[in-house]
Amino acid sequence: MNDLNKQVEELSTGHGYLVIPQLFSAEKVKQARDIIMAESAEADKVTHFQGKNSDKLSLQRRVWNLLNKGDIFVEMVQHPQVIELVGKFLGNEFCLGSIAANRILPGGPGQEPHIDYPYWDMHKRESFPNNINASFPLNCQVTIMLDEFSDESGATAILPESQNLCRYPNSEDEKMFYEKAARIKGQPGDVAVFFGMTWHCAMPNKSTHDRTGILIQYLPKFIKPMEDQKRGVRSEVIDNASPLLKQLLGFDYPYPQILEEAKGGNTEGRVV
Ligand SMILES: O=C(O)CCC(=O)C(=O)O
Repeated sequence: MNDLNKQVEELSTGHGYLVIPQLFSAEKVKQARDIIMAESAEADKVTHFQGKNSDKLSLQRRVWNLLNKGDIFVEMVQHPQVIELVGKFLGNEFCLGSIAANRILPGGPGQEPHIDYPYWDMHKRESFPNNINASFPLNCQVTIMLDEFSDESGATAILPESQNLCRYPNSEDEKMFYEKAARIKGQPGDVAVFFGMTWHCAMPNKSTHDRTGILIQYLPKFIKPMEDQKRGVRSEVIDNASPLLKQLLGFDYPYPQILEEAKGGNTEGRVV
């Protein structure tokens, strides 16, 4: 079995995550980090999944829609090694659900265990299809580490193999989660890839430095993206987009359509 197949197996039926070391140079990391620091200088950009310590919310900041914030992010979202792996996991016409930064400042309290979009409201289990399971992934998360992710700085906690539980972690699961979770540790430029149905969260930052990561969400082509790429991404970025970026932004996937108005009928969905 080649490396790519092994990595896909690790995401699907293995631990649910892996780390690829040093995909991005120190120079690229600095370029991205400088922009994120400037964009999150104000304390009002509080993060998603805010944990329980609401008086410290300003110590965890989110910067959304990074494609609009610099060419470096346009480059990062198309890294060939990541694209190849995600394409094998989600099907090679996958799209971009979101690209955002999560900055946990020193003292930031971390998040509660959760699963990611589109699974993230699976606490309303009845709103999801019957028999949903991990054999048919609807998400692949990629974290680009821009600072050291260590036990002390709040490296992401993740419960190995929990993608197979196929449910949203509740407050009664938290004790077991924190006892058994592994930590996704690494250096600036390392990249973590995980299946977003695996239970995980950012942990408290007890270090003296920021812990910033770029969170990229990839989705199969037929899932609505979480950030509205077509309306939210600036026209200059779209006009200069590579064919791959156009695919990621959803321009290649033609549905929904008003099919009775389509000239020549729908040839893609034909019966063969
Ligand atoms: O930043 C992290 O370590 C995890 C972030 C995360 O899981 C999220 O915001 O959904």
